[in-house]
Amino acid sequence: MIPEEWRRAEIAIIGLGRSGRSAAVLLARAGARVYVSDAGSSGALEGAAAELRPQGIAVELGRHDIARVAGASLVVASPGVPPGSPPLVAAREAGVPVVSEVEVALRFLGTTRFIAITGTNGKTTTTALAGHLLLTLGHDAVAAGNIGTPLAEVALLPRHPAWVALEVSSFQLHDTPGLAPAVGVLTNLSPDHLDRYASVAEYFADKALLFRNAVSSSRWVVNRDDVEALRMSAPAAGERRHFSIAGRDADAWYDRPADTLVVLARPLLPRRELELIGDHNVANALAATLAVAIGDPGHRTPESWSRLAAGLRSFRALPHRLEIAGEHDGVLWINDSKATNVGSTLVAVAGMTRPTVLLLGGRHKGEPYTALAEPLRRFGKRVLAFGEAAPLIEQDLGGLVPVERLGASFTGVIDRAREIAEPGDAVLLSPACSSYDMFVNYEHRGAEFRRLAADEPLRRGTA
Ligand code: UMA
Ligand code: ADP
Repeated sequence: MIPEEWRRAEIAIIGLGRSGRSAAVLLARAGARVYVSDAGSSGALEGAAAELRPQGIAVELGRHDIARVAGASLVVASPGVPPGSPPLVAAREAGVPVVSEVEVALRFLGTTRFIAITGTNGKTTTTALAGHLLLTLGHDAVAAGNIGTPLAEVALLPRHPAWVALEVSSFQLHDTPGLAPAVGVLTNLSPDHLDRYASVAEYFADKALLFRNAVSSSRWVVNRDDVEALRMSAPAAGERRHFSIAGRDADAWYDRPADTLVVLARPLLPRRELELIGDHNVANALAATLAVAIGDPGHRTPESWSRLAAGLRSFRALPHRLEIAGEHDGVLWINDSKATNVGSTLVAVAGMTRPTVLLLGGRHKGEPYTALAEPLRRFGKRVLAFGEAAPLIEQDLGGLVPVERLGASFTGVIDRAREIAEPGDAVLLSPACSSYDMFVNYEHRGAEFRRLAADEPLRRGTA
């Protein structure tokens, strides 16, 4: 399973999050000596360490032993650990190969076929859709990777699935030289993660690694409406298929007048039967269906075709992605907490059909907010800027649209939204920022939004 050179010395895993934990167990079970270290030392990490130590895995919390890492046969980097962090710099200087947890897992999943999905936005939705469609076709399939279940966890299953819909982030692509999917999908490209990358070009360069093992038998699904995605995929060897919501010159497209999704020249499903808000979700559905359809000739039989349509019909929106949190006193509260970059907030604002109070803010990720001014002119009633990014948001959008700068109390933000919103309006949490200045993660932020929006006493002002 694992190359002999990995057994030459200890394998060092950097980070004891979900990826680090499952990679450690996988490698230890394969007979490797494993050392995991994490800069943190929280109770949760102590708990994880207590589970791993009895399995013969060495765990160190609160620091990385740089000398030990530099002496390893292999270093497995968690995706959240930047390449410039001291243990990874030390590994590279010592000539120790650095790989991702995905790369390790791929070595164990020799017979599984992959639909690998990347892009700036829509990865998780497209991955969930592809996984759901593969299941609807009757396959033993799972969705894994950046979506939440580390691929190493899949490799630990007693029986490996026939198919995996694999979401790969730019961080994961950086260290996964062995990725050679049956089908690779590029959803779209726009600036993101500028808190980690020195430039947009550097971020795009990691995304381009999806195509690193392209050969003539490779298959790719690319967004025809995205110039950057077309440019990036153009040099890759293999068969390229396109999806589009803007025109009909594509292998999967949206016939707006007929209100129908068309895939490989066949009408597949009326748009109204897809229970997802927004045109961007039509794009995600077209991308996922096209990827599954070209993944195997058996997926294109008449029987498979009706199953694919049924799969799209039964798919439901994922939490925190333009999720309706409730309608209270005539105001629609929409939770789009997963919108952590300007591109995703743009599609949310563009899709609004009511006067909207937009909750924007959190930890700034490096992109300007100015692109939001234009779509906000249509239905943007007020922008409530909060968290660390509030001054920058005010600087970028103030004077262009009504902006009110608030602090870091989320209850205060919700109270203010409630004061401003009138029956018939929407309150949209689509923050275009990460959540880490005020919350554990985006799920926590979305859950707080849902809870506060629905809170009866707060609504009546009696709390
Ligand atoms: N750590 C160190 N040293 C450092 C930096 C971090 O020890 O220098 C430690 C932290 O203390 C922490 C651990 O590393 O304990 C966390 O590792 P991680 O951030 O890589 O998190 P995991 O739990 O392993 O989750 C990762 C992905 N996280 C990131 O990419 C940041 C998860 O994606 C993914 O679901 C999971 O692997 C399984 O594949 C999350 C994400 O936010 C959802 N992804 C980004 C996004 O979607 O925008 C890319
Ligand atoms: P990712 O995994 O790439 O972050 P998600 O499916 O989790 O993608 O969606 C993240 C955010 O982007 C959500 O706010 C969602 O509404 C928005 N979004 C989803 N699909 C697209 C798309 N195709 N284009 C732009 N934004 C999208």
